[in-house]
Amino acid sequence: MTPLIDLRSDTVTRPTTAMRRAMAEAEVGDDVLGDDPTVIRLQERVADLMGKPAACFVPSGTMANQTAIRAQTEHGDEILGHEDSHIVHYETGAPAALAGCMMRPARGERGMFDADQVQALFRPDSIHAPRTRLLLIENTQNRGGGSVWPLEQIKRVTAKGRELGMRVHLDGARIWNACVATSLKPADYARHFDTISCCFSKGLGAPVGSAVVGDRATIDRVIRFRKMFGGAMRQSGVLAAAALYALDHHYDRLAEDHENAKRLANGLADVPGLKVDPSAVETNMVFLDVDRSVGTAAAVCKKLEAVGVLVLPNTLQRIRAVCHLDVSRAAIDQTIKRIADVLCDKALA
Ligand code: TLP
Repeated sequence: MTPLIDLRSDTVTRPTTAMRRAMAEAEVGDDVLGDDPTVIRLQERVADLMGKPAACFVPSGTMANQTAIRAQTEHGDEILGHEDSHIVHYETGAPAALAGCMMRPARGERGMFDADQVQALFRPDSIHAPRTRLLLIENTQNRGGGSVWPLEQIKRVTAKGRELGMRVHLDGARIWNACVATSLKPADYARHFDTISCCFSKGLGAPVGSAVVGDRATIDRVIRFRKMFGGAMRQSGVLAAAALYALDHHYDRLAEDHENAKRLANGLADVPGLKVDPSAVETNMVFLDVDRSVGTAAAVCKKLEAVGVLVLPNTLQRIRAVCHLDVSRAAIDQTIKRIADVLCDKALA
């Protein structure tokens, strides 16, 4: 049996033996009552990393984004963000369902936009219009290719949002990847935002957990909505311990995932039926455009599954492959070979 190579997401990583040990040994309390020492330690650590006064540990990136949105908006408000945002595509319509907000989509290459669009899409105060209340940036930008927003562009966009009276949220599920790719610190990005969500369960390899970071009053509202949305947990120190372990041991190694993603893209660049641009790979994601003559992305994913390569369709003709902790350089070389064989019709012939 061919060993399975799972590139569906960096969320598929399993906790290592050392991480499990840290979880088993974690000191815990009741976090709903505010006395889990390991959760408190994680929250302080993340707030400090981001240079903000407070943080709240939550079960998922979706809950981090949604509690941050709920805490900073009112029903009938509008959120200005890229049309390819995770919040638009993969959070089950939660801004509408949970916060009663509409999305105002911006457009642009690789999931980014500039200050002129913020100005153009912002709705001036009017009795007829929704309030354009919250500005959203995603970094790295998932559907944009795992792309990294240039800091100068973030400064321009957030300054424009602030000038127009908006709150500014960063979906930083993979902010660690952006930091490793640019050698910037989380606080270098965070200083331009009111709230930041970040995940420990993606490239960092923890099994569960995300955080929202911001000022004390906003995080107090986040804590309230975390309870309302069912995300307040009890002895969650066992999970926070995994996140702390991940920050200590798996942060710098994200560079290996970025190297592997480049290697994968370079190795697939000449495979017939695929279009892959290695220069577009900035972090741990690789996007493969499938030629219509070969079939749909979903059909190619099925064929790849038969040879032990798991990847996901991203659009009708586009596949996403994500490098992570559990995928070695040797596995990347295997992946290139298996994909090339399938596309050349050798593997399944
Ligand atoms: N993204 C997942 C899927 O939902 C697509 C993935 O495999 O990439 N923000 C961003 C930018 C994300 O990529 C994700 C997860 C989230 C938020 C949500 O995190 P979870 O899955 O913990 O709710």
